[in-house]
Amino acid sequence: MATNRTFTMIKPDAVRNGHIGAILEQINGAGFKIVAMKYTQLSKEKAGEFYAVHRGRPFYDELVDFMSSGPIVAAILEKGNAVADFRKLIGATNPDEADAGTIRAKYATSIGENAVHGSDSDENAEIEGSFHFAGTEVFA
Ligand code: IDP
Ligand code: MG
Repeated sequence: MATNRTFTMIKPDAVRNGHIGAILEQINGAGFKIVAMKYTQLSKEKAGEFYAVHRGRPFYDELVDFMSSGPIVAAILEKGNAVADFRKLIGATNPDEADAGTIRAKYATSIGENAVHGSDSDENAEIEGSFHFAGTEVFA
């Protein structure tokens, strides 16, 4: 059964480029409620752990360096059909292939520095949310 939560990060490129406010506005405007949020920076170790599923891929080291290169905004979002609807809102991994108006089409600069993360399944949304937030930091 589909749950109603997903996990996102506004990545270091979008933070550096001043897009936190616009991205949060688009997320809220699409009907997602923020139930947990923090402004933080991942260590290389934490970034490597978060993206462990990609270990061994050619872009893994670059991804870990990038994701630990500056602050991020991490958040848990709530909405019916959250995972699929949020993937639709952010667009394809490669911004050149992302539909017009999606967050990545508007704010990503490359396939690596692509502005936002979005969970790809209900199971991963739960795992990723718990990776960043304690139960006491989530407000339903
Ligand atoms: P997703 O974020 O759209 O789910 P994934 O395939 O899960 O895409 O890849 C995780 C992240 O790794 C991407 O968001 C992007 O930052 C980075 N990445 C994926 N493919 C490449 C690549 O070919 N070159 C550089 N970075 C990549
Ligand atoms: Mg992914």
